[in-house]
Amino acid sequence: MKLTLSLWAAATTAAAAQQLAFPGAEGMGRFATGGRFGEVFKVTNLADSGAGSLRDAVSQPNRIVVFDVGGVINVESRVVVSKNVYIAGQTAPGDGITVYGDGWSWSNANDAITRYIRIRMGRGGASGKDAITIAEGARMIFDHVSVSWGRDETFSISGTAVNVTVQDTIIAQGLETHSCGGLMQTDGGISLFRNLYVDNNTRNPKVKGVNDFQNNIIYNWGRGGGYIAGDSAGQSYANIINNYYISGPSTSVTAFTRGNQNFHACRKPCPHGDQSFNPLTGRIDVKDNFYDPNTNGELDGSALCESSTCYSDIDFQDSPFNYPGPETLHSPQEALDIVLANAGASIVRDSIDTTLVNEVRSYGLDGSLIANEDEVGGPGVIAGGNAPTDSDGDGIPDEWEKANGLDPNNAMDGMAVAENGYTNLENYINSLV
Ligand SMILES: *[C@@H]1O[C@H](CO)[C@@H](O)[C@H](O)[C@H]1NC(C)=O
Ligand SMILES: CC(=O)N[C@H]1CO[C@H](CO)[C@@H](O)[C@@H]1O
Repeated sequence: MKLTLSLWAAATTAAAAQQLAFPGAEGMGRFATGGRFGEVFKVTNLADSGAGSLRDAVSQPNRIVVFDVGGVINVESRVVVSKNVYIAGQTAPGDGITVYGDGWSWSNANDAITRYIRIRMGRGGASGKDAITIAEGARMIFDHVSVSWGRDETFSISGTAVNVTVQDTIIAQGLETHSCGGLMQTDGGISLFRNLYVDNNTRNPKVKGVNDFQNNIIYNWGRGGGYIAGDSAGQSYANIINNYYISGPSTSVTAFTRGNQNFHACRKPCPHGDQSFNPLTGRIDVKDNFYDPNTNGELDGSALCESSTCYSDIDFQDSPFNYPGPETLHSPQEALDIVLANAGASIVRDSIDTTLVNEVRSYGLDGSLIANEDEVGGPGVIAGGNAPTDSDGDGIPDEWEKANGLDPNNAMDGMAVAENGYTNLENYINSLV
């Protein structure tokens, strides 16, 4: 009996360790657990702090955070996230949630899952700080986040952080004068898949250490640089695969800069470009990084050569580093379509993301030049909407409980683990997207 129990416990632990954060979670942060073994917490108001606020929600560990409200949450100081917190922005009614006014820290917020939320820092935020900072901690995944207006960096991961994924996210409009996409530099590993970097002067991103950069779109970087490779004494091991760099009106330098022989990098597939026929589009897809420097209003980039004139002075590898890559690797052209259609908090795109995506679609003609978010109308209007009825308060609406064999009057079934390894609450929130 004892043996059976401990075998069962071991099996459960092993299964939990391999459970994806959510279906579609990819890369090094894909096993973050979020609040799976904790409790549900409902955000019930748009206040900066106090009971039922988002700040209150993330201040304690082991929570799945769902929203009864949509709209703009104005914050006057940085928001700090605890361990094991799943922020399920996709549950917010109306046009979802924008957090405006200052930045966030996920430092030490192990096992964070963050989805479908807009984080817009702005001029009022602490100077010298990032819109999102992670300096330590392990296993975090950011999915469909829109982050903008960082005063220092916009989205930066550095220090001792381990196993972090940023996927399907928009990283935009770092405020001048610094105007940075962000540092992505840890030895513990960062995966960046299908993100849109737009309107940042420099660091789109700046990479050091262990990094997997695939299917990203980078538009209208400035005089500071697009992808900045290492430029330090430390060793870097990076995949740079099937990304698309498109110059805009602010762009005055080439897509890849700096780098040295300590920067070991592979573009897919190493060492020379590969061509494959795509039966869906009837076209030959070149698997490589693309660059469209001519700002002529057309998408007409081409594959980058493998030399220091294209990539700066890096050490080319013969094969990609064996990191957990995206489930599907797209050609740069396909990645562009997917990112423009889906990246960011895209259930409802706000005015900012809509403008940013339209800028990219101008293929070189438009790009915003701002040092203050007021120039683009601030965070805009985000409709509030109404939350569906949830009689037992377990975070799952009555309708969904009935449709899925749960009891709308039993608050205990929300955090019960279903056969697929997710709690019923996670199955509900994951079903929304
Ligand atoms: C990071 O991921 C690797 C590969 O899955 C794993 O071996 C390692 O234990 C992880 N580290 C942490 C701190 O989660
Ligand atoms: C919002 C903002 O400051 N964007 C800047 C991003 O970088 C470009 C290129 O230098 C600048 O022109 C923008 O002002």
